[in-house]
Amino acid sequence: MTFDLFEHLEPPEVVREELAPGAVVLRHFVLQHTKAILAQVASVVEYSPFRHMTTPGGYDMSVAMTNCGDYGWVTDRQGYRYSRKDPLTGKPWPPIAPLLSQLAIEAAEQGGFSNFQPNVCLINRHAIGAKMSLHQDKDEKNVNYPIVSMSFGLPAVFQFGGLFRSDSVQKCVLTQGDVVVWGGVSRLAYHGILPVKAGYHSDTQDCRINLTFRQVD
Ligand code: MD3
Ligand code: FE
Repeated sequence: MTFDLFEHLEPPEVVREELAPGAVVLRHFVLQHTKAILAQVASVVEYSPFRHMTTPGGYDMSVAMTNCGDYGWVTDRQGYRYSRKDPLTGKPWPPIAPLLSQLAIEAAEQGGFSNFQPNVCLINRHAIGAKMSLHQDKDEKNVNYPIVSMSFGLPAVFQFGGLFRSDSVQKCVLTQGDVVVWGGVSRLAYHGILPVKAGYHSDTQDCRINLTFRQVD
């Protein structure tokens, strides 16, 4: 008899929520793959560890980051950019595991984007209290490609506004297994994460893990 009450059940039904034009939440989309995905994250982190990058303004980010793929998103005093090499190791980033790219491509298709070939996966680790201020993702040359995000571990309140920082924001809780596809006019929307509340999750302990898949070329 197992004490894991869920593992033997059918995969949970995917619940689709339209957040805004071009932005769709696919609840539970990767839930059944959680352990496999977190194992891939652990193997990336062995090669390219999590680190707190410095913003161009000189602040250390509260979110720790690493990447896999052909490029990785980095920031330091020189600015934000995509880099072929991990500045910490001096080596290329590890590859994106096929399971991860397959799931990101399937999610993008569900969101109405059939042309997505992600070549970057930015991995964020939010410890308790870590946050991400309102920002736009605009370091990618071609914003016609969507961004696909996957959340695991502790829940977080995600804020999602419009094309101007001053636009009002909607709040939305992202929990383990949730995927969001951000495309169309939502691709350049301001967004952020409120400080992660103290808690414990059996798969990630004391943190939230977020993967964002991007196409940069
Ligand atoms: C909306 N990450 O890495 S995921 C980021 O939870 C980032 O770690 C947050 O914002 C996190 O840049 C939010 C949801 C998300 C990701 C990318 C977006 C929302 C987005 C791009 C455009 C619009
Ligand atoms: Fe972002």
